[in-house]
Amino acid sequence: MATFEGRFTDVQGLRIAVVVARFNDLVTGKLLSGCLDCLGRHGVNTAADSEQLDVAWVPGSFELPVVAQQLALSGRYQVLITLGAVIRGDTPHFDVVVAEASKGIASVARDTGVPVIFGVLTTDTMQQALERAGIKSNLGWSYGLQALEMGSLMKTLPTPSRVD
Ligand code: INI
Repeated sequence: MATFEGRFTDVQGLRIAVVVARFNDLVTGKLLSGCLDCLGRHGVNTAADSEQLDVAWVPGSFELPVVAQQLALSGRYQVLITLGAVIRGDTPHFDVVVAEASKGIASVARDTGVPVIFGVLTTDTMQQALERAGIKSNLGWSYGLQALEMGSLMKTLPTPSRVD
């Protein structure tokens, strides 16, 4: 029996891209800070000239999938992180933006084989979003950890021999 598990400090040679939505950047900027703090503390080079980490900004969560897809198809990254904040109270088309972002991000991961962390906060109020982006905890930190775990786990799995 094989047991496959990712580690959190298996960062040698790992290249990560973070795609961040500018919409609600009061929230997404804090998610990004938390995420980079987590990655840096686990050994990822987060310096401005880092070869290991890139950050791409998109207008809103709706645009996360297309940019994640291009980055995944580049072959440069072993794992991607998407960050966004969709707030129901301020968004009549909340359900549309959330559905497209979540379905799109899931498709990118499945279609490319590159894991994509779903770091899109979906809350009823700005207060709830801020609480998850630093006032109480910062989920950006968790998304960083999940990316490290997935990047490591994928290396340990058997290589696909066929693609349907
Ligand atoms: N994008 C978000 O990331 N969060 C939101 O709450 C939001 N609202 O409120 O509409 C939002 N809209 C923009 C959308 O993601 C696209 O950028 C836009 O529709 C252009 O395609």
